Amino acid sequence: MTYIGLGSNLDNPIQQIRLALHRLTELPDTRLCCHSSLYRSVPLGAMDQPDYINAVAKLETTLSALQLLSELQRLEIQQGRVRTSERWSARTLDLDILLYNQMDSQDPRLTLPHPGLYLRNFVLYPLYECEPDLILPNGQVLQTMIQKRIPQGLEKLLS
Ligand code: A4P
Ligand code: MG
Repeated sequence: MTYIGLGSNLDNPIQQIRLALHRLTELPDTRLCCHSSLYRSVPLGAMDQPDYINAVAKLETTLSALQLLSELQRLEIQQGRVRTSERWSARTLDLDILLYNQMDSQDPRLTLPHPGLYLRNFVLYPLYECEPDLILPNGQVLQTMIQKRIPQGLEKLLS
């Protein structure tokens, strides 16, 4: 199974995430199995930017990991993403591959699992909503991780 982290903090982020979830259903050779609620989260990194809306989607795909990455980058551009040289800057849409099956990759072009996966509330909580029984590739049980955390800086939105 493949899990995608969605994030937006520009140009009506709620609409951006809803549109991106719809576009994920249109990817070739891919099925959107389910997605989490939307969450509002305080920005990680530069604080002088708007709050983010984050969500996680679960996909089943026969695209390779690199094919999927380029499809996701196409969707980011389609939704007006402008890449700046500044890391973690505000964006209309960010689509990260959190997990691609059990694949492990240290390639900077595609690092798997995503390096932020184990650290970020705005990833772990929506991932847990999608897949409450998930065991992460490092052997950690997602439910146990959630139970030990405080959902600081994170607010689940009512749909
Ligand atoms: N890349 C490597 N691994 C992956 C992967 N697993 N999935 C490469 C997707 N891309 C991956 O990404 C830079 C390069 O990472 C890509 O060319 C790809 O080949 P980018 O999307 O252009 O840049 P970025 O997103 O600004 O950088 P980065 O390091 O990916 O940042 P993150 O981890 O995406 O974090 N705060 C809140 N509350 N919510 C957020 O969603 N997001 C970020 C960005 C910062 N603060 C946030 C949030
Ligand atoms: Mg990114």
